[in-house]
Amino acid sequence: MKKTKDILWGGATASSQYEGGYKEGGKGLDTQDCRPYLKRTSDATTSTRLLTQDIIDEAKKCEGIGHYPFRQGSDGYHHIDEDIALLKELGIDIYRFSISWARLYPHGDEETPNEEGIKFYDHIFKEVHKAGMKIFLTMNHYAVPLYLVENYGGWTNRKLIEFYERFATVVFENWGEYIDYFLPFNEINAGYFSPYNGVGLVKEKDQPYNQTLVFQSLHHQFVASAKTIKIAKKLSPKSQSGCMVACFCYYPLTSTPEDNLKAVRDEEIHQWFAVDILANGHYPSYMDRFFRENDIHLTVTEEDSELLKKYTCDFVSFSYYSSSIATCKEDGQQTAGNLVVSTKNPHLKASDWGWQIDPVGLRIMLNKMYDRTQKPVFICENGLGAHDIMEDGLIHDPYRIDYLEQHFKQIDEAIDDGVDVIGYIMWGVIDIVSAGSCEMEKRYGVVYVDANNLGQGTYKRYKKDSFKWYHDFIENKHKQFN
Ligand code: BGP
Repeated sequence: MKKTKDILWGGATASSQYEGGYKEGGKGLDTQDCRPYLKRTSDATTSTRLLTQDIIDEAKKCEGIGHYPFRQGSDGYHHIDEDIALLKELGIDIYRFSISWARLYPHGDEETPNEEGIKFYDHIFKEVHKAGMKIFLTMNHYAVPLYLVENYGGWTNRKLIEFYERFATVVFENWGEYIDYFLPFNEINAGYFSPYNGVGLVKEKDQPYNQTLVFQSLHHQFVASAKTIKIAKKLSPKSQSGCMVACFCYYPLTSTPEDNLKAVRDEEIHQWFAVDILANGHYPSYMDRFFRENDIHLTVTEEDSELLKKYTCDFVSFSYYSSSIATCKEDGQQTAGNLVVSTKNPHLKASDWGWQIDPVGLRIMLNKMYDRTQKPVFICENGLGAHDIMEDGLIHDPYRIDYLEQHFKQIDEAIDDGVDVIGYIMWGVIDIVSAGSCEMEKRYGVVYVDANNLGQGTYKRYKKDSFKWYHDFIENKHKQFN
C-alpha cells in the first residue's frame, strides 16, 4: 500500500511563461509571444486568451518585448543555472519543465532542428540531472510556433502530426535517457475552451469557434500524443508516458436531478473525454451524442483508431487549483477559475483572482481519476496565485503555506483511500507569467522574481517564507504523514 512519505514532491515551470529570450538563440515567434498584457477587466482574459488575427498582426509589428510578457517570462533564459541551483537547494525530487517548440523548430515545419535550441535544452537536461532531480517533461505547453498557425491553420491541419513527430523524435533522441516522466501536451483538454492556447486556432472576430475545427484539432493532438508515446517506447524505454487535463471538480449547485446531470455532463466534456481517449484508447460513447447534438463531424482514419488503442499512456495527471459549480440556472453569480468561469460556491473562500479554494476537491479528483482509469496518478500542477509583497528582500506568504498544507493533507487522505499517487508538483515554483491573464504579479512560487506586470524590475530571485517551509516539508515528509 502506497504511503504518502514515498511519493515524489516537485515544482514546475513552462517555457513560454518562464524562459523569455523570445528571439534569442534562433527561437521563432510562437502563439504566446503575441498575447498582450492588458490591465485586468472582465473581458481582458478573453482578448488576451482567444486571439484574433488583428491582435496577432499588432504583436508582430512590435519589435521588442513591449507589453508582451511571455517574451520576457521570468527571464529564465538568462537565469537557468541560478534557478537550477535554487531548486536543488529547495530539495525537490522532480522538476517539471517544457520545451519551446519554436526554440527547436523556429517555424515548426523545418526538416532539422535549430542547433542553438538543442544546445540550450541539452544544458538544462544535463544540469537538472546533475543536480539529482528527476525530470518530468512537458513536450508542449501551449506555445505553438506562430508560422504553423498562420501558414497551416494550427492543429486543424493534419500535417502538424508529422511536424510533431519530428519534434518528438529529436527530443527523445537527444534527451530520452534523462526523462523519467513525460506529457506530449499540457492540459490537452484546454483546446476545447481555449482553442488559441490549446490548438493554435485564431479566433474569427465576432464569431464563435467552429466546433468541428476545434474537435478535429483535438483529434490530431490525440493522434500526435499516441505517436509520441510510440517514439518514446523506442528511444526512451525507461520513461513513463502520461496524459494531462485541467481538472475542474464540478459540484451541482442544488440537489435537483437536473443540476446533478449538468455536473456529470460538464465533467465529461470539460475533462473526462480527453482522459478516456488517451488512457483507455478510444472515444467514449457519450461523445457520440455530444457530437451529434452539436453537429460536429470528425475525420478519423483506421490508422488513427489503431494508434489510439495501441499507445495509451502509462499514468494520468492533472492540474488542480479550485473546484467549480454546475447548474442549469443561468443567473448564478459567476467567479473566475482556471481557464473557465464558474458559478460561485457560497461555502468556499476564493483567491485574489476569484478561484475557489477547495482542498477536499483535490481528494475528490484523485479518487475519481484513479477509479476511472486505474492508472497511477500524478498531480502535476497545483498552487496558489497571489499578490506577494516584497519588503527589504523578504516575502511573507503564510496564505500560500496554509493553502499547500491543506492540500497536502488531502493528498494523504486520498492515498489512504487507496489512490496510487505518484507525486505532487507545485505549479510556478519560481514566479512566472500567468497563462490565463498574462500577469507576472499573479505569483505562485516559493521563489519571488522581482518583476512587475510591465516587465519592470531587476528579475532578481528571493526566497519567500514558503521556500523554507516546502524544503523542510520535503525533508521531513515521513514525519508529516503515516
Ligand atoms: C494552467 C496552465 C499553467 C498555469 C496554470 C495557472 O492552465 O497549465 O500554465 O498557468 O494554469 O493558471 P494562471 O497562470 O492563469 O494563474
